[in-house]
Amino acid sequence: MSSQVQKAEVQTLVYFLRRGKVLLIEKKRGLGKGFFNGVGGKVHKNESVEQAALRECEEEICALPKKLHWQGLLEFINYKKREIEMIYVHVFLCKKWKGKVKETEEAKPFWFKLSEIPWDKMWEDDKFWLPYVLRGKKIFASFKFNRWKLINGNVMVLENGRKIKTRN
Ligand code: 6OG
Repeated sequence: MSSQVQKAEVQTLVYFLRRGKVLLIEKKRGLGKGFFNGVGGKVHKNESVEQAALRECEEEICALPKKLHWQGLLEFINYKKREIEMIYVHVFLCKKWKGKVKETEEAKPFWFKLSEIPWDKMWEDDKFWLPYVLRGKKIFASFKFNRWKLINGNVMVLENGRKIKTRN
């Protein structure tokens, strides 16, 4: 039986950090509506991944990162009957930005202490890789979903820029 790749997209996700807190947005529309997530969206034609990340930050919370730190890549494979949807998400941290973080039509921003992240109101995969990213680690992670319900995944963490650990 063969499956067909119906969609393959590159997206971005930016986590703003300030004084031991992380900025999560409550998404008002699109994939993950109602969940808390980092700031981001699809990379458009004719823009780089970093340009897309900057544009999404401005559009969703009116803040423009002065510098983005690339922390890794997430692979999401979603099975739905015979169709497969693939999403590749580049993850960044941002510690300095221009403008005041504001609510927009797309997103409502909230600052959370790193010890009070609302994992139960986030994508199921986040708890497996986001703690590493928030500690400044670089990661590569891959997750399989069935109709956006998590089936399994694998997270590789780059320790001190050298050793690679694998967690299932
Ligand atoms: P729009 O469709 O709103 O962009 N995204 C995910 N984020 C997490 N944490 N887990 C997932 O598990 C995700 N799948 C997609 C990438 C979608 C936004 O949602 C992120 C984008 O920032 C499946 O344009």
